[in-house]
Order: sequence, then C-alpha cells, then structure tokens
Amino acid sequence: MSPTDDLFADLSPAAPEQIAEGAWLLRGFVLGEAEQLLDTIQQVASQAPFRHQVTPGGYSMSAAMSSCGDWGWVTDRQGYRYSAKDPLTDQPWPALPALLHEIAARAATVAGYPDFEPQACLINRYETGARMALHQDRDEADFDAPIVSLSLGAPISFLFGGMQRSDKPSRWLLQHGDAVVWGGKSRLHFHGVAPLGKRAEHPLTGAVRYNLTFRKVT
Ligand code: MD3
Ligand code: FE
Repeated sequence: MSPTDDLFADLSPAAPEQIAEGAWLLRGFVLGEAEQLLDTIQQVASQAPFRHQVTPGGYSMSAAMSSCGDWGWVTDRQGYRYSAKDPLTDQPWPALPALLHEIAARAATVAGYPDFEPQACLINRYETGARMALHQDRDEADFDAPIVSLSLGAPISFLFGGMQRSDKPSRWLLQHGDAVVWGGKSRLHFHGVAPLGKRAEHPLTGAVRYNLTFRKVT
C-alpha cells in the first residue's frame, strides 16, 4: 500500500473480472467516454429511429432497438435476421462511428481478442419495466468471434445462464460505463435482463438504460 494508492483507486481501470469461460467484465471501461457515447447514440437514432420490433410469435419487444454499421438486426413476423438496410427507412444503416469501432476493438483486445472487427452495433433502449427474455445470440455466421457489450445509464440485473435454457442463471449488476466481452464458451450461453427497476436511474439518462452490442455478422 503506497500513500497514493487511494488517490488513484477511482481513476485506474479495474482489473478485468472473469464471469465465465471466455467472458470478461470490464467495470467502468467506458466511463470517461460515456457522454460522447450517449451523443453518438442520439446521432444514430436521428437517422435510424428506435423502434419496438415484433417477434415471429407476434409480440412487440419491450426494449426499443436501433443499429449502425454494415448490418442491423431485425425481427418481424417472418423471423430474425441481419439486414443491410433499415426496414423503417429502406436506407442503409448509419455507418459505424469511429469512436464506437475503436472502443469495441479496444475492449475485445483487453479480453484477449485482438483481431475483433465489428460489423454491426445493435443498440437496445430500456425504459422502466423493459426486459429481455433468456435467449442465445445465434444469427451470426462465426461463433468464434466475441460479442462486446457496453452499458450506459440506469443499472440493470443481467441474467447469465448456461448452454441449456433450463440452466439456472446467475445475476450480475450491469452499471453505467461497464463493458463485457463474450467469447469462447460463453458466446452461446443463454442470457437476458430482468425488467428495468422502477427506481433505476442515472443522472445522464434518467430512467433509461442503453446497451450497445458489437458483432461480427458474416
Ligand atoms: C452473452 N442484450 O442484444 S448485453 C442482445 O443488456 C442482448 O441489452 C442484453 O442480449 C442487453 O442480444 C445483454 C450482454 C450480452 C450480450 C450478448 C451476449 C451478453 C451475451 C452474447 C452471448 C452471451
Ligand atoms: Fe443477446
């Protein structure tokens, strides 16, 4: 313990924390860039507005979504898929902003994936009560590539299950500024988020949480 240790305690990045085989939690990884990231989200949403997509089963998703990059993730009565165009505007998705590309690559590198090339950034917006049921992410062609996620705004309880839908999930609090890299064995694990709590807030976003996920699609 040196006399300066506590001076630096809140400024130096936390050591990566292993959640599971291949999954690394980087607490506070994007805290310094959070306001820029929130501005970037609004810029993307001005071109590709947030919308509540409909699942093949006919339910409207409680999380609103947008995308940027070469591909966006869409769902409708036809099914789930990646699309090069936004079905709302019939235009290509907004280009992946350089800041987002750089942060995603840097998080992947820290977690041991130095060659990660994100082709899509999905943006989820949660308001009070919005949730995401347990699911696997399997619409991408290459499960060897990790997925990088960034959390901004109100905190949420993340549910991390196993390879079977019936495996009991563990709970992790994902907070403003956290990054998680999901590779290796964790890449195909079931996961979801509990409903955004009634009192969950953040000074920069109010009662709203954003999650960005970066993916290699093809
Ligand atoms: C574990 N999003 O967009 S982020 C999704 O908070 C999604 O919006 C949640 O699940 C959210 O598909 C969870 C954390 C996350 C993202 C992708 C994963 C965990 C993952 C892929 C594989 C395993
Ligand atoms: Fe997912």
